Amino acid sequence: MVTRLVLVLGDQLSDDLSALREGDAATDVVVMAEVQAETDYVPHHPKKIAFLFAAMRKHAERLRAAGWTVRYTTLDDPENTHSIPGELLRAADATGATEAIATEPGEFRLISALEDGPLPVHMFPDDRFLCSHAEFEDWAEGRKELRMEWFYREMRRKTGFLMDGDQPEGGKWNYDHDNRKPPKAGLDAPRPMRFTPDETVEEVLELVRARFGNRYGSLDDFWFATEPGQARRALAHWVKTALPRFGDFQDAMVKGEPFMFHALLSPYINAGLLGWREVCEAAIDAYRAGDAPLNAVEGFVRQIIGWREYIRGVYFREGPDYTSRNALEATRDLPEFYWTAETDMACVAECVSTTMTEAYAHHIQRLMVTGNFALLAGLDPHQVHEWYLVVYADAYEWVEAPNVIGMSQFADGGVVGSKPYVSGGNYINRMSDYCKSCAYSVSQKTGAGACPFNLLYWHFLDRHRDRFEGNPRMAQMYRTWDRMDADRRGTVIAEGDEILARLDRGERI
Ligand code: FAD
Ligand code: DLZ
Ligand code: SF4
Repeated sequence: MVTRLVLVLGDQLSDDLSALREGDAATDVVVMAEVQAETDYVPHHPKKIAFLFAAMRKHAERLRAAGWTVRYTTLDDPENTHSIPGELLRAADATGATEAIATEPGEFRLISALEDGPLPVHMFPDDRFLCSHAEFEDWAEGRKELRMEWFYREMRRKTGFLMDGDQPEGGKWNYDHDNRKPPKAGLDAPRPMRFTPDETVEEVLELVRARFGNRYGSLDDFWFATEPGQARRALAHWVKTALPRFGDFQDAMVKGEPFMFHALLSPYINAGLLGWREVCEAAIDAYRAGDAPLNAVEGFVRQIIGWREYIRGVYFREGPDYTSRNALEATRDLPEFYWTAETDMACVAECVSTTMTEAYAHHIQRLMVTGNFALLAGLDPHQVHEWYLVVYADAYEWVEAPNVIGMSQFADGGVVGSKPYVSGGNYINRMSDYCKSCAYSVSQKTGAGACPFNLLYWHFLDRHRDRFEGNPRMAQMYRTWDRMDADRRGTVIAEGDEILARLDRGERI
């Protein structure tokens, strides 16, 4: 019998994986490896590395229990070649295998490395997603605009989720309109389910602390789930304690409450500990049982079968050059405060500091605080993309890049978004309590102490006028700008210039 190698990557920890289905536990050998090429292609947050290594080690044990022979290389193995193709080759030498099978990785970088490696690797589709590459291509073909909403409706019909015959449950496809409530005083957001590190996790924490303890991000107070059973308990806990209010306060931000009513499931889903179907069904069951309202459940289902699948479709359709796109020709370096949280802008300081401690920020924090500032300040989108890839426990290029390069930075020129997600301080003030404790004044539009978002918002619109003034969704903003007194406009631009100059000089803002 010929032995083949079955590659299982750190974000492929699902029992039902195409490579495992193609392999044969009786003759083939599973290869899993902790390697520096993956920990260091960007300097990932230590919590993300610890989460993945612990989950990988436990997955290897589950595969062994299911009858597989597993070659698992730990990071500190002296024989470790520290790359995935290197570990496949070493395994081939040891077992006599002449070929490997794999599930397609979620990054072009690694797909190329496998294609170009010395050992032939047969890649099978990653069918843990609802929508295949071919299906997304069919949907996208011939469309002038790839709007998520139309894609989402197809996925609703395909799954039958929240459908009443061929009509959407409750008569509307999308209840987003109900999901924009500002936070109110005394909102008691529930805590996500936390898991005390067991022996495997403790071992990994020790290794990660020794190797990566000095890089950006805190490893303290590690509480992630690292196996499917735990992740399922976290899902059940969220459905019970937070889903009912998830919709209402989806966009709200409160100082000291980084999680609000969000699911915190993305690291688990993206690594393969949970699947799209089970998370959606858990939410829909709660709706059917009368335990969660439709706006919350539809909102959640849309994130999973709509946004998540759409974003992946865009990544694979747009191709490997996507992360170097820069439609707005933004070139400013990422300011140091993205790594330190040392800024007087309370909103940015809050989002960056919980990112450092938790490897997490929720969607609106990523989009309308750190992302919004980067776009307004004209930061180099590639540096912004690398930052997001480093700092979040759920970040892999297939999902991070279209969210950052596309949705947040408009660097793809409008593939993902029909207009840039920019706002002044008013939006942040409406949706959060951050401005109350800020050194800047959100109501001040110019002069000492004026909120930088207010100044840079108009600065952005003004400097990109040629591109955006013809966009019907932005016409109102340009009309407001044009109605402003010319002197005032001059002051806004000059003060915006000064903020950008201070950023360039590395001064605190
Ligand atoms: P919830 O708000 O509770 O949402 C539920 C689930 O929906 C998430 O777990 C996630 O699986 C899915 N989801 C929601 N929105 C999106 C989206 N836009 N794209 C893909 N899936 C979505 N998500 C990642 O998984 N990895 C990333 O690297 C990532 N980078 C982002 C960068 C920026 C600039 C922005 C604006 C968004 C990014 N997102 C990313 C999407 C979203 O912010 C996260 O999925 C979400 O914050 C994860 O937290 P949660 O599980 O509590 O999500
Ligand atoms: C993110 C990551 C990290 C930090 N380390 C490893 C690793 O050591 N071994 C591994 O197999 N996978 C790791 N990963 C996940 C891969 O980077 C991921 O599979 C690719 O980015 C494709 O999505
Ligand atoms: Fe952020 Fe401006 Fe509010 Fe300060 S005043 S928290 S900088 S939006």
